[in-house]
Amino acid sequence: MSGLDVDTIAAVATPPGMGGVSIVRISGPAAAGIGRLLCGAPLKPRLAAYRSFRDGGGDVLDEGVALFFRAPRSFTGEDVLELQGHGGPVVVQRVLEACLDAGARMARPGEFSERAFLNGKLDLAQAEAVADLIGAASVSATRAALRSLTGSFSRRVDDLAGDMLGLRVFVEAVIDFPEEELDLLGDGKVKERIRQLHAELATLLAQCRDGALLNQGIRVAITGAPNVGKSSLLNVLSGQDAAIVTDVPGTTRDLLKVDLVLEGLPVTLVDTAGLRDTEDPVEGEGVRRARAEAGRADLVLVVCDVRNMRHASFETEAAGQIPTIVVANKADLGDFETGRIHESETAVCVSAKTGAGIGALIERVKAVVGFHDQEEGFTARTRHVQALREALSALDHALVLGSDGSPSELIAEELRVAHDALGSITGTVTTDDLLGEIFSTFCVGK
Ligand SMILES: Nc1nc2c(ncn2[C@@H]2O[C@H](COP(=O)(O)OP(=O)(O)OP(=O)(O)O)[C@@H](O)[C@H]2O)c(=O)[nH]1
Ligand SMILES: [Mg+2]
Repeated sequence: MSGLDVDTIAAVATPPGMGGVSIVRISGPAAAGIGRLLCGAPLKPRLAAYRSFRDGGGDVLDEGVALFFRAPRSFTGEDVLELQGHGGPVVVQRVLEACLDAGARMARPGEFSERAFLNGKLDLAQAEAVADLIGAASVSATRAALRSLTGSFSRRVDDLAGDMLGLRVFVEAVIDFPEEELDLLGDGKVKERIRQLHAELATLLAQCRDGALLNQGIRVAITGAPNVGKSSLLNVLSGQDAAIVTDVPGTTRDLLKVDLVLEGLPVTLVDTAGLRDTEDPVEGEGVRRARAEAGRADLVLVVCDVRNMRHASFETEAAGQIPTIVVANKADLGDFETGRIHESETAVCVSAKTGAGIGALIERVKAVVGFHDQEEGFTARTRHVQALREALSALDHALVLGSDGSPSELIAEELRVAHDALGSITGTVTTDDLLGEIFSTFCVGK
């Protein structure tokens, strides 16, 4: 981005509503001029100045602290002005309007971060981490986002991309200088290096999957026959009296969603109506919704009464492709004699009443979705996971091609695909479409 053809953007950087302080942020070549106009005098870079903020007609709109950052030493890499005023929705809006009158235009969502990326202040994965940190729903998620923001994830990706580049240079050299008679795969060195890269990519992918889970969480549906204790299970897992529990079968009718964090894993838990044939149209609609919910969940908890586990296997099959855990509830009332319901499946025995077995159930949930709340996980987005998968599969192809005596050009092409996939993560290889897609999901002011 050259300074000449760039316009100046402005937005309220703090959330809407009332608060102690609201910040209007301005970035671009006109930021210094706008600061001078609103604050009545030029602002010294990096010095907090207590000023009145005035509109073009000289009316005082607010007073507060003005901060000016001279390019390139700012978040966006451009001249940046921050006006910190009182946190009322009207007052901050008037300050913003004065900035717009003075020559700025409203920023699009994520445009500050986009400029930071385009000016080389952040790479793409770091810019995404800014949004992830803001949206983090748990302490583990903030830690993972911070690790990505400070660049640990990008460094790992860049290191791998660097190794990949080295390998490509070697392979291309063999192709370009056939007279040197470098034996590309004969001595096994290239294959060994591809295998090594493959292993490192696979490790990184495992750490990213956790990050993606941390970011997006999972949707868990609780289903089963009436009266088995589904709503009681939701209450005990969420630690709140969210759902109505009675001994009348058919108590729950609507879907009830509760967001919670199970030992670091964000979960949307959905209680549903007990599944049975019914003449009651209201209950019938509840049952229909219950089935639909189970069909779109990431994981289904099939609850049954420990003393009557017949229904469980039926519903397990009904759930089809979605991972399920059979939960045998009311363990305080009976024995758990039929632990194995399905050939491949073992039920988890709990009591929603006493809390027995709930810890083991949470462990099982984490195991089924493959979540380890490990210290070294990164906030990764589905985009990153896909790119790493693409790189892995290209390396797989390269290895196959290397074994069946295919021409080196084909191997070189697979390495290029893998290299580009890595580059798309940090943004060394991007398209405008991709950038638009990423930054439009950010909030305004970021
Ligand atoms: N002893 C015992 N009773 C339980 C347990 N869990 C639930 N109950 C009782 O079983 C009855 C039904 O509980 P709910 O949680 O309403 O069952 P549900 O599956 O949501 O029922 P519907 O909404 O009607 O489908 C209530 O009387 C609960 O107190 C348990 O672990 N032990
Ligand atoms: Mg219920």
